[in-house]
Amino acid sequence: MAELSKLYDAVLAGNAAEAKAITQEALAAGVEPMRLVNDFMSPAMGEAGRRFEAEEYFVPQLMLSARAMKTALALIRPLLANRETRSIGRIVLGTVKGDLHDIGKNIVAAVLEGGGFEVIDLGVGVTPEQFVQAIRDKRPGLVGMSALLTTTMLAMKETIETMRRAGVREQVKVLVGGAPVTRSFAEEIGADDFAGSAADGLRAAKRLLDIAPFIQRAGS
Ligand code: B1M
Repeated sequence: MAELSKLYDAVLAGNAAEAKAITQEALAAGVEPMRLVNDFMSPAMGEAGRRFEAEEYFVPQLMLSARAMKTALALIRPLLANRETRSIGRIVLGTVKGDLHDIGKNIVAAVLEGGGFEVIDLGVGVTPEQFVQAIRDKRPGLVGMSALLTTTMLAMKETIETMRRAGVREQVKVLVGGAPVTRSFAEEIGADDFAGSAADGLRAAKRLLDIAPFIQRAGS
């Protein structure tokens, strides 16, 4: 098996084929999937971000690194999904308006699914109105919002206000996350909770949905 540090190198270098091959090999050798994400891929994306800030990397390199991570993640996501048990709750998830970052949001989705939730992923650049429509159509117990930019985290506030005006805010719990988001920001905008990682997101969702007004069960 290739050294796992080569996965870090492949993501950082934006080499999708190499990242995929190492991931495949590691999974076949029984390496725990989230170890590949947490110990190698995410740190490589963090370093890509640092280089971008230092003007050593530019947008094309960031895009290549992101593509390499997404290619490798595509192998991992099905392994995290919990197909054995019935859904313990329905979650609508999306990256907020103006924001195209979806790697973290996709990991959160995979971990929530692995934890037994049904996840309706609205994708990226989700407007407040689209969140409201999804609450009406899908009746989730929880709405999860992700933002990676200090500018777009303000769309979380706008979304919660739009939910309030539409009269659907009290029907759901709201969980927010993403690199620039903090607990105090979550409190300030009237979210129910904040999560700093996918694992925290799963714990928060379970906690919040235990006390949510309704929880959708599969088949109900
Ligand atoms: Co962009 N980008 N980017 N980028 N990018 C950042 C975020 C940045 C910090 C880089 C930097 O300068 N160091 C910076 C933001 C600065 C700021 O706002 N203060 C930045 C910028 C400036 C930009 C552009 C404006 C660049 C430009 O065009 N000039 C542009 C904006 C585009 C837009 O969205 N409108 C842009 C574009 C891009 C790419 C398209 C090239 C690419 C995204 C590809 C994609 O996602 N499909 C990209 C990337 C890859 C990054 C970095 C390098 C990596 C992000 C990432 O995937 N991290 C990032 C730097 C960094 O974060 N260090 C950067 C790995 C991922 C696993 O972590 O997303 O934090 P993260 O998710 C974690 C937790 O945060 C948490 O769990 C996840 C898993 O543990 N979490 C949640 C996330 N959401 C959650 C929700 C929850 C719970 C937990 O509950 C609902």
